[in-house]
Amino acid sequence: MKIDVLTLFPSMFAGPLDQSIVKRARENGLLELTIHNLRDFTHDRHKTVDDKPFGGGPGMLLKPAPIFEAVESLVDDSTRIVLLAPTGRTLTQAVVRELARYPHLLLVCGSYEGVDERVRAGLADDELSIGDYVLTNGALPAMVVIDAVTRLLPGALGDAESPDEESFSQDLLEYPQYTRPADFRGMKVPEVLLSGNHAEIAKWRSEQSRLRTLQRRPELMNKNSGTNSVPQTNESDL
Ligand code: 4H3
Repeated sequence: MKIDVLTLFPSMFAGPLDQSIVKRARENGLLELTIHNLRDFTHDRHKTVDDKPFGGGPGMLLKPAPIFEAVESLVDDSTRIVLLAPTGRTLTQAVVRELARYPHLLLVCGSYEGVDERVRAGLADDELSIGDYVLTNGALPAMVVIDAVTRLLPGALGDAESPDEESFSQDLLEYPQYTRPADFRGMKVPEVLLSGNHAEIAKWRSEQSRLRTLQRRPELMNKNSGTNSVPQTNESDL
């Protein structure tokens, strides 16, 4: 997978993407990541990327021309152009799975008060938000997308790091997990996990997943109603 990022703050990307699983994916060639400075696509002496909004109002907007020029120089037929902004559809694990199937993502980070609407209407294929809050620019959301997508690329996780059993993989929260010691300061590991009975352990984990989701994130329950892909859960079952 190739990911290009267009940002006014390229140096923000040093660090988070040079560690751990993303670092390894880049080294292995699973992820080919390039960060581009939007200012490199200006032509005036001051490298102007922003301007005042028509109709008045506070702050500055990203001008369309540098973004269009940058995107046009970076795309090919397979590119998915994604704008990161609070007005986008919310990033979920289902959206991450969708993104991970594209061969090339081009992430466009907003800055200042936002971007000229023609970037949305005439350029972006999709617009994503990482949640209902406003950040100073789209660099952190872009890094969140890159991190979440990278760990789904085939071969990015080791055998011990499977994405199949974690929270959201079945659209439920993860069950509680324990490591040694079996008794830590009087807090004991549930007996079933020490039993060696794998069928009982699987059943306990599934119940815990459903119970935890029902208690903490009830809106995630029965999301698959009608598709028959997940058994229905009622509180009385648990
Ligand atoms: C994305 C971008 C939050 C998110 C962002 C998010 C600055 C976009 C400006 C930049 C606009 C504010 N904040 N929730 N900030 O994913 O260009 O609207």
